[in-house]
Parts: sequence; C-alpha cells; structure tokens
Amino acid sequence: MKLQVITSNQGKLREFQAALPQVEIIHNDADCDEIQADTLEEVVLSCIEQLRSKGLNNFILDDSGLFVDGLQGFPGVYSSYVLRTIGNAGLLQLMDGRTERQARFKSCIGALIDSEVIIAHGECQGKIAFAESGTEGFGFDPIFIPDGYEVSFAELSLAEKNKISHRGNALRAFSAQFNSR
Ligand code: ITT
Repeated sequence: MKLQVITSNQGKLREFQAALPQVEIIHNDADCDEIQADTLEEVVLSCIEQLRSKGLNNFILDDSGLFVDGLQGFPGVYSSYVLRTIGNAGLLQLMDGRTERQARFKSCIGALIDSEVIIAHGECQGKIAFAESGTEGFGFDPIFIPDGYEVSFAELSLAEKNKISHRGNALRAFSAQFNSR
C-alpha cells in the first residue's frame, strides 16, 4: 500500500516513515487552509475534505499541539503560530516563575483510505523544562520532558521518541484501524 503523507514538516515525515514501516510513504506537500478551530480534529477533518475535493485519496496527515496546563491549554491549536513568533524561548519566558509545569502533546491523525475517513488520537504527558536541551527532533522537543524521563524529547532518538510520543501513540491507533478494515 502506498500512502501520501501530507505535511510541510520534515520532522513529522521522518516519524511517519519510522512508525509505518509496512506502507510505502510518499511525501506530498499539498496545502490545505488550516481553519481556526477549537480542536485538532476539526482542523484535520477540514483538511481531509479540502484535499478530497482536489481529487486526492490514500493520504494521511497529522495536526498536533502542545497544551500547557498552567496556561489553560495554550498554545494548543495555536502551537504553530507561537513557535513561529515567540518560539521556545518565548514560551519558557511565559512559564517564568511557575512551578506547575505539567503539559501534554496531542496529535490527531486523519487519513482518507479508499475514500473512507480514519481518525486516530494520541497524547503524551510531560512537563515544560526550565531551559532548552537537546538537538534531536523539532519544534517544542527541546523544552518538553516526557513523564518518567529526566531528558527532553530532543535528547531522545527518533525511535525512542516514537515509542512514547503523541504521534507514535496516534500512529499505533491509526495502524490498528487501518489493519482491521
Ligand atoms: P504540517 O504541515 O504537517 O501542518 P506543522 O509544523 O504546521 O506541519 P502542526 O500544525 O501539526 O504542524 O504543529 C503545530 C506546531 O507544533 C508546529 O510548530 C510543530 O513544530 C509543533 N509540533 C508538532 N508536533 C511536535 C512534536 O512531536 N515535537 C515538537 N513540536 C511539535
């Protein structure tokens, strides 16, 4: 089976390739307008329908975000904008003086397979570090310490991150649905 991964993010693409060894991954940087919505799933469903109406089929995409408890879930669905603007340094500044540092990454995977929609969710609990560390991964990885670890996502190998990450969990949930069709 060939599956097009729709993303502009090379880091995500690498994680998809590692987590779905049974399918032939083709990168497609087709664009969809990311609507401003309250949930990742609404964004994913809107993208799927936009791409379906352009004639695409047999593709998979992911919308993710970092939700910080002490910031009422911010940046959440605004994660991409926050990373582009204030970045990790800015987010650490927002957390300055806060001892409550619990946060979670969430991923919503959406796919259109033989014209049928599959949706799968994954989460990873952790906390916001006090400083950036590590050079692996991408995005918020240098400031996120998953529960049970002393190091950030950016200090884990791609395989170690995939074992516990929001995207790894969402892709395992996706694979279960995909294989039971
Ligand atoms: P797409 O083209 O796939 O949409 P994107 O980078 O815009 O790529 P998202 O909107 O899903 O992806 O992600 C929102 C932001 O959260 C974005 O800036 C990512 O870099 C960041 N992010 C998503 N997953 C992450 C992960 O596993 N580790 C660190 N940061 C992540």
